[in-house]
Amino acid sequence: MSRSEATGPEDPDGTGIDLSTELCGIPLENPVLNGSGTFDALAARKAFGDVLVSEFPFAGFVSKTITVEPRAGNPPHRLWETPSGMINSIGLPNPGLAAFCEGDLGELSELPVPLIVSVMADSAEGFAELVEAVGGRAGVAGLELNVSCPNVHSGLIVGEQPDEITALVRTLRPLTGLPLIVKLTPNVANPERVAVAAEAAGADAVSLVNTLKATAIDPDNNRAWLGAGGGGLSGPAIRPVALAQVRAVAAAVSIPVVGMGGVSDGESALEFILAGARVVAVGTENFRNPRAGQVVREGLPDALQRRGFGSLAEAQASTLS
Ligand code: RRO
Repeated sequence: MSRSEATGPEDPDGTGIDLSTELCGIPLENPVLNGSGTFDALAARKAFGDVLVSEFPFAGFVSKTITVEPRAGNPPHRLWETPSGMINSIGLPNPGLAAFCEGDLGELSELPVPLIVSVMADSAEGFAELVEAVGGRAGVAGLELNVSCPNVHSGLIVGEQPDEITALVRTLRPLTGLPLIVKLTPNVANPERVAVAAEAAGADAVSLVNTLKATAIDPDNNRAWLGAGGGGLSGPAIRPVALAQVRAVAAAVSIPVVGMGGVSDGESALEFILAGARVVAVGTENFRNPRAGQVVREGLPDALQRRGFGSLAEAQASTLS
């Protein structure tokens, strides 16, 4: 009998440390998700084979954000590497709602982990169309409302304004029984005010942080490097900012928090849990290593033990002073 058979599904790595948890009623074998748009599960399967699916790096999968109409995304350049991070100006390329439902959604819903679909629109009507269409599909466990992309210049600043979030979530709440997770922007002075508004309007969870507004100057001319002029900074460079925002938000709401912003190993994942996140998401690190989620999960037991925790639940229940 292998060690994992002996210790059961709560302890697949046989470490004696239970990492199992849940998010808004979605059972998770461990607290490690991916950040939306940072891991293309279908492309990864083509590139690395079925083993990447059978040994899926995450306990739940969050899709790339989908919009009602197809989008081509921003002009190049779209990426810029920074010390300990990167700026992206991807611009939300996606096949649009109809093509997503006819194509990728079927394959994504067959992944061995719960599927959360990320959606974004520039109006409440657009969000409603997405929530009704995707929320009605089999195999979807939850919906993430992306109100925080820094790279789409629609004039919509819903994620920056508590009143706008209240109106949006109140409109969407009756349209689905699935958990609604509101993805928050770090580009505000008080993200906790937006989180409190989301909770009061019926959101089941909040996730943060999306990327920090940033830019880079082309080394060979006097222009901006990114085709769209600017983008969003992510990676370990933003971790202290993300931790502070997660901590402030977790202290202000009762709904669970998905923490992200430079999670790259078990220790940094645990930092987010200790700041108040229920689960974490790995983003930028996936571009360096498609198995980053697995690395984070495998590092968590040691990180927990080093800080004196016997399980993930113990760390989730502890509060920072
Ligand atoms: O596609 C993007 O440019 C993008 C999105 Br939708 C997002 O939510 N955050 C980000 O940094 N980039």
